[in-house]
Amino acid sequence: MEKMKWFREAKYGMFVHWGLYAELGGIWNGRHYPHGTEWIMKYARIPVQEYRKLADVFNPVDFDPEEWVEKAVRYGVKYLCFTAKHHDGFAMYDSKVSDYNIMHTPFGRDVVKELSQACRRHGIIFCVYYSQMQDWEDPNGNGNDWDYVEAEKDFRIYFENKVKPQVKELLTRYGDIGMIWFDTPYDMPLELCRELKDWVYSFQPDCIINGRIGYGLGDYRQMGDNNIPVLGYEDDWETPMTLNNTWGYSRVDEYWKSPRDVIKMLVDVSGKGGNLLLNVGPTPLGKIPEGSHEVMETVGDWLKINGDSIYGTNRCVDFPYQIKWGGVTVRENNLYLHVMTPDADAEEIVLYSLETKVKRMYVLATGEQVPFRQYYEPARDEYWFRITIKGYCQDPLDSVLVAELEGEPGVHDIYMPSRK
Ligand code: H79
Repeated sequence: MEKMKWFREAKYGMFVHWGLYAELGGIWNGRHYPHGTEWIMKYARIPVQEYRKLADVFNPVDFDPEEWVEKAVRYGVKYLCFTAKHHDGFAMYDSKVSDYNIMHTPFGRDVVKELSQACRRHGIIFCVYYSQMQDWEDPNGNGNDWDYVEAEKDFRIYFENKVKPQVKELLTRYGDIGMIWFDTPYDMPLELCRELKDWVYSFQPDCIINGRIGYGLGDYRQMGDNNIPVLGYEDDWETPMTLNNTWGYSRVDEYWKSPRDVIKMLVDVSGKGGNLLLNVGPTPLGKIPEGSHEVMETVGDWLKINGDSIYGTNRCVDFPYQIKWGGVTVRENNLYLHVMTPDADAEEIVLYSLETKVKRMYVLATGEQVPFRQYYEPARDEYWFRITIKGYCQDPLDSVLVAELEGEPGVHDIYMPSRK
């Protein structure tokens, strides 16, 4: 499908979770609610009338859309997905549908508008997250059973009067939206999911819909939060991933993944044919936390040199043996060997079971040729591809070696019964 082209090439996006919950940073009444600070209203069962007071103080004076998007460019992400409305029901844009929105805060600026414009200026594809089923402020939305009585709710009223008009606003007032990212469809009826899908396409047929619209109606499969599949996956897919252990801003969680962790995931996910949507949770004042920034900037620096091994890559064949020194990505006839954790003092690495002939090998960062040997051992029925790494792998994070093959990589099937 033509509209999936940008998504397939992008490989790496930035998720931004920002809402009233940033104000609390995971702490309510002196108690810390870990994991999912954006869930604090539900976790702590904060009454709507209490929670909405956060809107009276929300004033992120440091918010600068230009700075966020310039950073996104430096980080090497190709799309940005912003929480226009999360489960708490609060719209981060100028919604005429419900006053429960950012214009009714001391800040009073339309963040969706400003971000969409900044993204367009910098060539980043702008996407919106919209929680279509859960809404803890709306009396008929799903999820809030501490202010409202579940049995008295009429989901259809909420769907008609809030979801559809708000989705329409998002798709008609901010230019092209690359993708709309739905979440937690739970047991939403199939007809309503279909209706929502048609509704989206009626305004923007080229807008990608993520898998969490439900029932496989989306344009690609959404893997579970923080879940990377074990094997390569044929269709388009994406894994949303936190950089620490929460999506929204946390005042206490500094358990950042390292740049090496992120690069490893990017290689893993790209090799399996998917995208990584890596999250940042800006502060109540509107800054990208320093801890996220440092990691993402380092990954961005690595991508500047080694981006060819990630962007636009295709799903790689599953090699039968675990690759202990790193991972492999592929684009057409180029195989990218990511040397991340070679044994100490290793002279060479081996990639087993590659049947396709290698024409040439070089270091991606420098173009320097790399010596290798490739042969088949008939007695053991094994294909060997041995690559000299000593002196060629200077990047402590991930040194990428490129093998130009005679065709697309083919792998020897070790699971075939042996010939006797
Ligand atoms: O927006 C992020 C999450 O808030 C949302 N999806 C990502 C992208 C999400 N909604 N529901 N869930 C994830 C699954 C719910 C998991 C839960 Fe929990 C486990 C809710 C309470 C315990 C994870 C940990 C979320 C909050 C704490």
